[in-house]
Amino acid sequence: MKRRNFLVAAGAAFVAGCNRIAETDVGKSLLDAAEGWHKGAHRLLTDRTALAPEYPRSAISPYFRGNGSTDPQNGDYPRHAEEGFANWRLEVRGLVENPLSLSLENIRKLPQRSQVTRHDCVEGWSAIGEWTGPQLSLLLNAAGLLSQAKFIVFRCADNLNGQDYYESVDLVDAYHPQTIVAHSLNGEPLPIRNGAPLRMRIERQLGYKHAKYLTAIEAVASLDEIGKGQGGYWEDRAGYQWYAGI
Ligand SMILES: Nc1nc2c(c(=O)[nH]1)N[C@H]1C(S)=C(S)[C@@H](COP(=O)(O)O)O[C@H]1N2
Ligand SMILES: [Mo]
Repeated sequence: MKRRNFLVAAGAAFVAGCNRIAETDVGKSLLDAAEGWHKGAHRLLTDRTALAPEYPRSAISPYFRGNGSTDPQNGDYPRHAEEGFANWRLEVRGLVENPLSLSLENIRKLPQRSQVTRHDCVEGWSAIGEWTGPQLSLLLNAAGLLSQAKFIVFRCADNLNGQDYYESVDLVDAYHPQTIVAHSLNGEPLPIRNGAPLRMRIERQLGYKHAKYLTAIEAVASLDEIGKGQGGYWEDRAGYQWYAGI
């Protein structure tokens, strides 16, 4: 009974919050995304907005291994690496009012979040690291998400086995407080191995969702026309689940 009351109260609080945010385009999109939950899935709702565990700095892994691309050699990436990423830009585009093109300095000057989290790769390894960067929600709000936007696509610089790496999430994960555009690992600029100069951290999702070598953040209405239509590199290639929530 107690648990049920809690869920009802939590649901009511969520709906009250929704009425306030519904006045904005972003809020409307979030509400659309959340619509399905109200059809009986309170448990799913509370689970999806919960925080992933955070750890003390003492738990940080001495070495954060790299996986997949660890030293991209295609396109402009080697030149950017040689320049110390001084001319790297991150675009925010697609279904937004004001497309953005941000330098690393722009990104470091925004309000920052640091979080010590555990990364879980489906291949059977985990590592704990401290990630720092602005919340994705900040960038999306600055760009002004249009109400047709339903998914956020992450474009990457690396081409792996002949395909450009990319990933995508829905707006619930995009606006999750622990979803950040990370420029630092353990207080240092990201090593190339771990996605320099920018990578996503989406802490409620498995490792392959955390796009490295980030070049653009794209708001879209559908994933059908992106890549092979399954929402990500591994989803297209090997049938990995698009929703890889943990
Ligand atoms: N651009 C890009 N992002 C990527 C990958 C990749 O190969 N290219 N590999 C994914 C996988 S499977 C995992 S487990 C993590 C690995 O991150 P790490 O190299 O920092 O350990 O990045 C993910 N993001
Ligand atoms: Mo992975």
